[in-house]
Amino acid sequence: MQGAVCSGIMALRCTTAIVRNIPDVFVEALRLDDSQAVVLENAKQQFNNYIETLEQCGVKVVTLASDEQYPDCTFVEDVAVVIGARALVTRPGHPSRRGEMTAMREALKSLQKPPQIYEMEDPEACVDGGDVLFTGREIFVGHSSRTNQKGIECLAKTFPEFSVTPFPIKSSLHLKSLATMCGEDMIAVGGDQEATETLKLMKSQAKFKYEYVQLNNNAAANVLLVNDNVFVKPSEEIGQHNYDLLKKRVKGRIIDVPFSEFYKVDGCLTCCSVLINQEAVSG
Ligand code: CIR
Repeated sequence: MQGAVCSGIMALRCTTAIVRNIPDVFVEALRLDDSQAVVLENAKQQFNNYIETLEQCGVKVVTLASDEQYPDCTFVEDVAVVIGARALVTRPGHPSRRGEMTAMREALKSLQKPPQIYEMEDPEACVDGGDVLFTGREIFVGHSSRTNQKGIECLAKTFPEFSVTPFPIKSSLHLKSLATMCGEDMIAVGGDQEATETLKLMKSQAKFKYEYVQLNNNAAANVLLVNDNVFVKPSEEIGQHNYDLLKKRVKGRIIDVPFSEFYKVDGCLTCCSVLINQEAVSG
């Protein structure tokens, strides 16, 4: 039902994913650390596997064409925040990424049941979707180098039925670089100092109660919840300890999804798709 407030795990369900093919200029994507070169062929292979895995989970995948003007265009999560029947098309924090939204806006409008689309009218407001962690009950948002106060206000205005709590993010790229949903009311959190401080803040500021799974590195904390499945990076990427801990604590079906090429340019499992529930939109 349009506008109906669905909460908890039901609010996190998805029927559809929008993804975007990798451009050849992906090797020039923005990155915090440029110590490791991206191997384009490997990235394409990992991306194809990511799409196939989404499809195996019963999700309909809509794939947008890549755009050689935008090295980071495959990171679609940053350009739209979709919750229930509403979609906020963002203004990404990095100037080189503005323009990626055009194809996303069109894709959202072309869905069988298009969500109601909201724009960020204030030209100074910025949000990267990677900073927006929707728990199913409330919104946590990273106040980061990509997401500013005006952007956070716009997010709160777009989704007024959910409380919006900001967390300062200084050394990581996004909030979801260090915390993601890994099940019903269950949040995976990374292990560095910023992740540990964020965990402390989350525990004290969350409006609802969650279980937290703290891992010993941030790479391990970015998992992707797809209905009853949880995509995790394989043990070679996140370490055996983290892999075993996720296996032990997570209730959904764990699926290994290699993502090392994306991680070199700060991409995480959540970043390559916008998950949408077409059943939440009246048609
Ligand atoms: C960037 O710096 O914008 C990209 N190289 C990585 C974006 C990753 N986005 C995400 O995890 N949501």
